[in-house]
Amino acid sequence: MNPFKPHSSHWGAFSGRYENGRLEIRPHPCDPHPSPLLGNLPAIADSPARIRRPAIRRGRLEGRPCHAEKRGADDYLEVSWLEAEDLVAKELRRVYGDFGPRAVFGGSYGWSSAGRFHHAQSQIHRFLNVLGGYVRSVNTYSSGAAMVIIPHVLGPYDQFDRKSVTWDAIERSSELVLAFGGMAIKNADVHGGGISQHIVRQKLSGAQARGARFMLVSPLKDDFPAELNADWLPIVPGTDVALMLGLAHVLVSEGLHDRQFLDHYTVGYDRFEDYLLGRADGLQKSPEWASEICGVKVEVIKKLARAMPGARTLITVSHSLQRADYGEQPVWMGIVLAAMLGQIGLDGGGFSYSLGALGNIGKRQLAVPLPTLGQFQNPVTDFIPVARIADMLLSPGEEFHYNGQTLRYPDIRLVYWAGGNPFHHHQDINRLRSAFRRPETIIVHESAWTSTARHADVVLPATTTLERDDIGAADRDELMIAMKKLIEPIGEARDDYQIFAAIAGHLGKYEDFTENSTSTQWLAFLFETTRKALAAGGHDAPAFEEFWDKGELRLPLQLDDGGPARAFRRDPSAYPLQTPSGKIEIFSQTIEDFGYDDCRGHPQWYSPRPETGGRFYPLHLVCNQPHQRLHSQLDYGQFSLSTKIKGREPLRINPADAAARGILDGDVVRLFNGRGSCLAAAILSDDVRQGVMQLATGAWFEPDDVTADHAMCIHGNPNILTRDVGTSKLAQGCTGQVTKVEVERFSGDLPAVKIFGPMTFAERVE
Ligand SMILES: Nc1nc2c(c(=O)[nH]1)N[C@H]1C(S)=C(S)[C@@H](COP(=O)(O)OP(=O)(O)OC[C@H]3O[C@@H](n4cnc5c(=O)[nH]c(N)nc54)[C@H](O)[C@@H]3O)O[C@H]1N2
Ligand SMILES: Nc1nc2c(c(=O)[nH]1)N[C@H]1C(S)=C(S)[C@@H](COP(=O)(O)OP(=O)(O)OC[C@H]3O[C@@H](n4cnc5c(=O)[nH]c(N)nc54)[C@H](O)[C@@H]3O)O[C@H]1N2
Ligand SMILES: [Mo]
Repeated sequence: MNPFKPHSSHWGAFSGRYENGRLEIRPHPCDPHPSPLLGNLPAIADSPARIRRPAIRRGRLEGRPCHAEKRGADDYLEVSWLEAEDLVAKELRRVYGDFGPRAVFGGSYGWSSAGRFHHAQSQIHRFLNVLGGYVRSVNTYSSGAAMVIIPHVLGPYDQFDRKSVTWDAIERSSELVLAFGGMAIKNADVHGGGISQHIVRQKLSGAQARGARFMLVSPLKDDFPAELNADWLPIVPGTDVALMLGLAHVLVSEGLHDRQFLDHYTVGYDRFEDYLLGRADGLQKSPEWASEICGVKVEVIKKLARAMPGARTLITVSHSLQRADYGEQPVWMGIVLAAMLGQIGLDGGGFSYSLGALGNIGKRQLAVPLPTLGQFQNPVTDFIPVARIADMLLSPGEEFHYNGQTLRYPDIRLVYWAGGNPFHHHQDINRLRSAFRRPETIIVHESAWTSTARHADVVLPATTTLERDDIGAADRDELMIAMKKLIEPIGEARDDYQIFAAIAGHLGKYEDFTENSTSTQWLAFLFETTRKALAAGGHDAPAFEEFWDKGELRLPLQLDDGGPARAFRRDPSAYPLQTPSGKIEIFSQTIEDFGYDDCRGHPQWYSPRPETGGRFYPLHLVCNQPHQRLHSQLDYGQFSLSTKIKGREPLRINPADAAARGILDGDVVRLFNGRGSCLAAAILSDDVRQGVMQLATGAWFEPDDVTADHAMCIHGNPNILTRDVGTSKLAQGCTGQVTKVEVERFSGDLPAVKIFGPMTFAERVE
């Protein structure tokens, strides 16, 4: 029998054994609540969705013109590695030679897999830097708006937010947790890079046992663990800022706000109060006003506002709230509301951004640095805010605004992607399809025939982590894991490192890229960063071989000292915030001076942007993270497949909305709006607010007609419906979380979902 070997994933550490063609997975024994997502892993070993050989799009092979307009509708031919490498190397040489690095887009956003060395984004950026650089993307789909607004009002994103309030502090001290967007336990299953212990459930239960209360503000009841009996405020999506303003209004009208804290630790409160009380625009942001917009009763708003000042109150704002129109506002307003309560910096009180959205947020930070692959310097200064990719490809040279700068989109000839799935993550897929028909060449490394692979010219088969050795480690996770290869590469798949090394070889850059080291040598070399820091701190610092044999290493953690918020509260002149004023900016002169009409000098309520085309679509569609997989990864895995109904992604709908449309539980339905349509299968549920439906992201996009400009997705990918616009001119973040749609029973012939393969290939005609 083969032994079980240690390994890790974004959704948990585990060990695995491959025996008689079957992969067996066991969660790490230290994990109190292992994620069910582990159940998706075995399919990696044998799914027909896997890419087994390099492939080239037929139109591309036929030479110039390369029929770029057929991307997404063309067939593929399987070719040898040598032929594929040769084509990629020639294209890179041509584009870099004729147009320079500003014509190459290497943003390559995406989560790829756990593992510090075979991290696809690090590999591709290193490779493209060796060739001369690339146009990059900044910020994330997760947090596009927060990453820009938080530095203006609190301080550096990676230093301040997310890190100030720990689970230990909540368990110890919080009395009232007001969670905007909730803390869905499904989301804490996951953390980028890995998570060895899932502790959120246990920490929240600990707080509850001490007497803490939880209030959930969300259109979905299950955005908080059921056993905690949170009070549910079923809000209309996209209206949290109105509710927060209503709460703030009660605080001021009843003299419950902390004037001393505001005077001492913030700037610009008076400007904001003028707005709140209608001195500026004649409109009081009263609970009555708020209630009309957000659907929460006036009495409930008043009661909640009165409860907050008397208790140790923590306000959390989830990622999801800012992944929407004017997404900067709920984050900023959440901070202002917490400042009005005067509890920022107190143990278990104040403000926390995105607590519960990822499994390691709220844990203590590591006391040592983690192994990281060097990427060299990128001399190209052009960039895009990450979610502006379709705009960039469709409108080269066009002007755009971002965080006080006026920039232009570069003219991209070649797109290179490794470790992300834009046909999962980007909005308005029909628009993205047109955008992907613009560049001259698209190269993708993938392990599976995702829709992104099916829009590439050259598809290079990448291994998954199960097929290679790596080091597993993540921020705020105590365990470093020796991720040992569990299975042989599928077909002719190669590691991204090997693929880039071979192509670098064709271009005379092999040594620059590899520094003449094998992957095994790299692992030992990267491990040194952590080992040296361990030794310097007087901790157990084993040699790489010892770590590898043992299978894991426990890393030291920093003390839970409340972070910069606590220090600032104690002594604001010694520990000022890194904002222009050194204080919390309730009014930001910097932002005011940008002169944007969609993000002004203090948080405000902006009415929702009207739908395009002038038609009214009555239902809000929440397009949130899936509980059954990580994004689109392993949608072909057993656990994810087990949740499909008639092969479609499940859509949750309130029974009243279903009844009004004659929709029964289990029916296949068609969702549509002015941008597109998709099929899904209905589940009737009272956990969804009336007027709202929920369709998770991640079902692989499969068009009913590959040649159509406005195809319907027959599987249930909500990004065929979402709108591709930025949050505002400030951050230009992704706004995919919510969109407006109509739904009806689908009565046509039900097409089979074939996206998980097997793929059929064209024959070469010599
Ligand atoms: N409508 C809507 N859209 C959203 C969101 C939303 O809330 N609503 N959420 C957004 C958010 S927060 C995010 S983070 C994004 C996520 O978007 P992505 O990160 O793009 O999604 P993943 O499915 O994780 O894509 C990772 C891809 O990398 C591949 N991969 C894995 N390991 C490797 C490897 O080692 N090498 C190579 N070459 N490939 C590998 C996987 O097969 C997979 O196809 O989606 C965003 N999109
Ligand atoms: N299982 C699993 N976990 C994941 C991921 C995954 O793919 N699968 N992805 C990970 C990633 S990359 C990220 S960035 C995080 C994302 O973390 P989040 O963005 O917080 O996660 P979501 O599930 O998209 O949204 C959380 C909830 O917010 C609620 N919500 C939506 N709109 C509104 C609104 O306008 N107001 C209020 N009050 N609530 C609203 C929805 O009901 C939704 O369930 O999740 C991570 N965790
Ligand atoms: Mo994300």
